[in-house]
Amino acid sequence: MTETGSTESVDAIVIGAGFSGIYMVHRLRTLGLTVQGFEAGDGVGGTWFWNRYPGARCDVISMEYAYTFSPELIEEWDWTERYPSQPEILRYLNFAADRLDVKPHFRFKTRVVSAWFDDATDQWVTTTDSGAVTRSKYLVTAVGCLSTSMTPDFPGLSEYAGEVYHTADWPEGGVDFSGKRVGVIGTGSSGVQVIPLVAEQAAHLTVFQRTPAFSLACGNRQLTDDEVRAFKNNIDDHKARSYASGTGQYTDTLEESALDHTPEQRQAIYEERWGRHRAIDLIACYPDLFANRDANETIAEFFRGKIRETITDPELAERLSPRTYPLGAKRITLDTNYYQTYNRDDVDLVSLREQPLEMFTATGIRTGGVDHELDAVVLATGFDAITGPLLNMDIRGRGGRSLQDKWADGPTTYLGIAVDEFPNMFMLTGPGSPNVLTNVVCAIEQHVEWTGDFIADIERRGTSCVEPTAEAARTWTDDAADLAKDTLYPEGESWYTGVNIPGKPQVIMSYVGGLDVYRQTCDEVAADGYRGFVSA
Ligand code: N01
Repeated sequence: MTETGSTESVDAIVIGAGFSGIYMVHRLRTLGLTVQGFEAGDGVGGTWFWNRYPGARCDVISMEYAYTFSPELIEEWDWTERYPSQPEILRYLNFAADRLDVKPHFRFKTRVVSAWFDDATDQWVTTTDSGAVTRSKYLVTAVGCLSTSMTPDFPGLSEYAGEVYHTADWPEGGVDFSGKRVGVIGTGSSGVQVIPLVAEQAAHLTVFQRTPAFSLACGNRQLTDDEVRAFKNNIDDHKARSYASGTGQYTDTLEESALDHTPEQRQAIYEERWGRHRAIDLIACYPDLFANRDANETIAEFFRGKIRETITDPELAERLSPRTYPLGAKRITLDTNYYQTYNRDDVDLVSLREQPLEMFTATGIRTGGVDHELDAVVLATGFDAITGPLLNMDIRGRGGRSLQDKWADGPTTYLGIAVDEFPNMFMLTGPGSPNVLTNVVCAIEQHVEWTGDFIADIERRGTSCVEPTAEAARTWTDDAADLAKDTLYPEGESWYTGVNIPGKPQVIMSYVGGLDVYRQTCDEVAADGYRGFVSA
């Protein structure tokens, strides 16, 4: 390993300044450690820094999508909308980062290109795109799960003369589509949010849909002062209920199977829950909705009924109706006026199942032999999720072992936090942890706190290195895969399993056993002297 120029040394490096990076830097500083954070964006926010497309909004209720560890942060911040917009989340994260005074510990507009473990000194050697090299005892990746955008390899894209935007890398100053013919490719969470707003501005919008989404109207509204106050007053209860839930979001799941109720009873229950505008209240309404295909079909058909109620043209309604996968196997999307948008005369839907996307031409997109002339195209095509942001960097452990090689057949981790042969490396919301199957802020707080406690313990013991045993990592990964085997996720053919990236190993990259069970396991591992880890 050659290092040119000056090398700085700190106790810990944290990569990323989103929810997890901000809290991790704070936690490590509280332990008295020196920390250097790196962030590619020009400010804090992580994925919320880049995903600034019109309509970007979180699918978790604002007051629940916030840190709970600090009474000051809870008390001093007031959310204004039930579902927070991207600008409001970014303001919140700036507020939190300022209040915790972590910004001075980050270097912004700086991308980490490699992190190599130096066996001779038991240190990580991290290099950024500016060529700066930093040595550290600990390497913490806080890179997020949905932060590496994915642009499909569309034939002809580079010859297309119009404007091209990706929702996950939106220009800071916004885009003016007035008077333009615009195409949007993709109808996942980003697509269903951007489509209504582009339609309002553009002269004409063509939506290119490969797989229809199950979308829930979010019923967004301003929060009242009383609601905000009541939430703050009950924060301990909120925290306890989140901890006790499998997803970090609690709901009142009924006891009986969906199939034990009559169609009329189910309809009444689904209607009431539709009015709550919260996906978890629907998908976790009965205990077997996501375990039993027949039960799932009852709620899938309820969603399809909502599409038929909204779309005036029955053929169009059918084209927008998901039929090929169970509800929840792809993430349920949350929208404002998504289906209503298709009733506009200046909006067309092209089903890529009927008319496959052949190529981009110089002036638009050709599908099924038909040319669509477009001035601008929005790619709402998603992310190389969970492992993408980690494997984008050249991370090498003991003996120069590369993470890319180690994970060639899929990620192996212990608790989704650590990897054998990669000492003192901790991954926040890494593969094999509950990550995206939760209200991710809850998952992040648990990971930061557990990692922080572990690092405090390592420092107390004067240990130089810890890493999981290969057996602990293998067992954790195999057990997690076994748990996931009988779920419906593979039927969704989505980023949850890596199917959206050509050549990516197809595995469920999240621990499906629930955040409550996971938290308990992590606590037991810690109480048992960090069982599964070895020290040097
Ligand atoms: O990405 P996606 P996303 N040709 O992968 C289509 C979070 N998020 O950015 O389904 C044609 O879900 C693809 O089609 P198909 C949230 O967790 C949250 O929308 O693969 N089409 C799909 O329609 C979410 O789940 C929020 O057949 C192609 C779309 O592009 C995650 O991020 C907001 C294609 C991609 O959908 C990802 O959401 C935004 C191709 N070659 C994001 N390749 C909120 O909190 C892909 N597609 C609300």
